[in-house]
Parts: sequence; C-alpha cells; structure tokens
Amino acid sequence: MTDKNKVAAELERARQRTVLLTEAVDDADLVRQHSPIMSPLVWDLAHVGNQEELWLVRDVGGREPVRRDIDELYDAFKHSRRDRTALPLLSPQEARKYVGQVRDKAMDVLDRVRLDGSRLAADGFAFGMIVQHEQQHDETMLATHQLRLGAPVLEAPAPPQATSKITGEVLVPAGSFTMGTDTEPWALDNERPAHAVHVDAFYIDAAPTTNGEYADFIAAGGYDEPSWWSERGWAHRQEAGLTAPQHWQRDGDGWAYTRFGRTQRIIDDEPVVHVCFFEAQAYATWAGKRLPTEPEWEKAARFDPATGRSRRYPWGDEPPETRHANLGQRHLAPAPAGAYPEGASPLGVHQLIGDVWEWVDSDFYGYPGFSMFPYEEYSQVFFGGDYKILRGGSFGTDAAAVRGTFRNWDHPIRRQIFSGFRCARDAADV
Ligand code: AVJ
Ligand code: FE
Repeated sequence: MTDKNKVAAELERARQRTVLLTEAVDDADLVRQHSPIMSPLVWDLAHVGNQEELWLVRDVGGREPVRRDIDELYDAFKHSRRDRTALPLLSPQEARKYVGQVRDKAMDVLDRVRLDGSRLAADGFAFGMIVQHEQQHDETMLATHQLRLGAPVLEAPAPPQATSKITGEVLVPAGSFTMGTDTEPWALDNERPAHAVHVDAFYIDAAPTTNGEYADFIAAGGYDEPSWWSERGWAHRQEAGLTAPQHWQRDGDGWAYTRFGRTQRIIDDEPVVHVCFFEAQAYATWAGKRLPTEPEWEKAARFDPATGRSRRYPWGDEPPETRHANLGQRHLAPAPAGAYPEGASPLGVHQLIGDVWEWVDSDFYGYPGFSMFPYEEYSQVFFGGDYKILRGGSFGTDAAAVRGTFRNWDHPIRRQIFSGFRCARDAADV
C-alpha cells in the first residue's frame, strides 16, 4: 500500500528543491539563455507545472484544465531548447503562480483519489512519475546553474572524505542475473520488465575513474592520439576542439575547474565529471580497458552472489540514506573514491549510485517485452541507437529519481550533464 503522506512529502521535497534553484537567481537570470543546449530556468519551472497539470490534475483527477492555452509552449517536443527564450513564456511571477495553482489542485486530487482505482494511479505511480519528473528537471536546472556565468549563488558543504583509498577492479563471475524490474512501484516503463540476462565474467573498476587518472590520460597525449578514439569520437573531438573535460582549465602545471562559479584546483581522487561518451571511451581504450555494457553495470550494482537475487540498490533493498550515496544536491561535487563504503555492492564495487552518472557502452532500446507506459515520449521515441545509456545518478540526482534499475540516456557528445564513467574489461579465462 502506498502511503499518501509519503507521496505528499515527496512532492513537497521536489518543490522545495525547485524553489531553491529558481529563487537563487534574479528574474533576469531566470529568463536568460545560459547555453543554447539548455532551456531558460523559467521554462523548466512552468514545464514542471504543466506536466503535473496534464497527468495529475487532468488525467488522474479528471479536472478541468488550469491553463489549456500554454500546453504547446511547454511541450518539450514542439520547440528546441535553443528556441525557448524567444517564446511568449509565462513570466517568472506568472510561472510561480501557475505551479502553485497546479500543486494545490494536485494535492486535492491526491487526497480524494483511490490509489488502486486505475493503472495510472496504482501504487501512486502517476504521482511518483511526477515527483521524478520534477527532480529530473531540478537536476537539469542544476546543470544550467553550472553553465551560468557570474558570482556563485548555490552553497553546500563539501562531500565526505574517503575512509580508505579505493582502487583496482572487482571480478564479477559469469552467469545469469535478473535485469530490470516488475516490482519496483515507481520504476518507469524502460526499466521493465524483469528479464534474465547472461553476462560473461568481467572485471569492473571498484570506483569511477578519477580526475587524477583522467589527467594522466591528458598528459599522455590522449586527446592527440586518434587510435584511442572511435571514428565518430575522433571526428567529434576534432570538430568540437576537445582538450579536457568541460570546465577544466590549465593551472600552472596542473588543472583547475570552475564549479557553480567557484574555481579551484582539481581534486585528484574525485570522480571525473563533465566528460562525453567519446571521451570516456577514449580514456578506457588508452587504459587497456573498455566501458562496461549496461547489463554488466547493472549486474555489478545489483547481483548478490549469496542469494542469486538482484537487489534494489547495491547496498540492499533499503532506499538511499545519506551514508549510502552522494545524492540530492546535498553536496555540489562528487565525493572522492572511497567516501561511501556503506554503499558498496556485495562484490565490493563502490559509488555506483550517486556522485557521477556513468556512461555505459549500450544504446537506448526497450528491454525484451517492453511496453510503453504511460506515454511514448518518456522513452520510446528515444529508442533506436542515437542515445547512449548512463547509470547510477549523480550528486545532483535525487534519491527518488534513481535506483539500481534506473536508465538515463543522452547523446554521446553531451557533457553538460554530471557524467563520468568507470572502466571494465573481459575476464575470458575465469
Ligand atoms: C531521462 C533525464 C533523459 O531530462 O531529458 C524530463 C527526463 N523526460 N522530461 C530528460 C525527462 C521528460 C529525461 N532524461
Ligand atoms: Fe520534462
């Protein structure tokens, strides 16, 4: 049984984060285009309200529209991010009022609806989907904050230190495991159904690739040697003029990065972030390894050799607590490798959840038996091989919006997201 108070609390927590991200800057900043690949923050704000209106107020609640006239403006498929500042968008003040009105109605719907009354409402799914949607846009808004120029406006304590240095790799034995889920109540359509997948034995790094390791790749001339890159990757490296992760700059004989408006020396033991799939792949090839496939990543994260079961999270079935993973924008940086020993998987793989999204070498397709629910535009329209998968969530992902089965995807050239990676390699002889 889904507890309505818990659903209400999750909606409220998402809204507090949206408010924090949109009140941190002034109105001029909210309507500004900080990057052609991002929406103005005020678009994300009203879009969050519009999705909530469509699904909770109109669909689940069967209520009259709050603002039918703005659906087109906030349909992500109608206008590209680049074009959104030129639209007659709601002003910041109107957007705040709109999302408040929608929320009041959605809470009323939650109060009255039977959570076993329809497939959409079952287990609070529609509400969970909207909580995740808002949290996903909050992470997108956090990425926009990272691209924004000017004085810092966001504050958070530094992440925890490593309790021990985590390096090296872990052997994942050959065999079948259960990938995806039939039981996770708020899992999205692309995480379903649960299905058995055979995975050959492989080694996976116990921690994500760090800044120090990545700096070694740069120092070894990794950006100038086409043989480390795929053909498409090299073409992109040339065309985009890539020489280091986004936001890195030379600092004497080392490197610094700018994070949310503050510039500092890179921290060597911290997972590298803001790399595209092609950079991740080139690093892995240089290191004599490769990226894990999506089934390999999920097996490393969920498979419990003692029981043969797949867990909800690497540490077990309990939802993330602060001791398990660096999630939810509690910190504005990934934590050093070894900072979350309590979040390790049974096989001893660390920091799979939180810190940085991890690129895996798999294209985005539906699992065998995939069935679209409740709308094609969540995932189905992205199937087909244009997108690479990312797993595990970042420091900017909320606990409500990630789990062992969660699948994220993006174009392989993207790096404004909080994207890193870890390496793997075959263990054919084991
Ligand atoms: C799952 C993160 C790729 O932000 O593009 C937000 C989530 N879908 N609104 C995205 C999403 C519709 C999506 N990702
Ligand atoms: Fe959206």
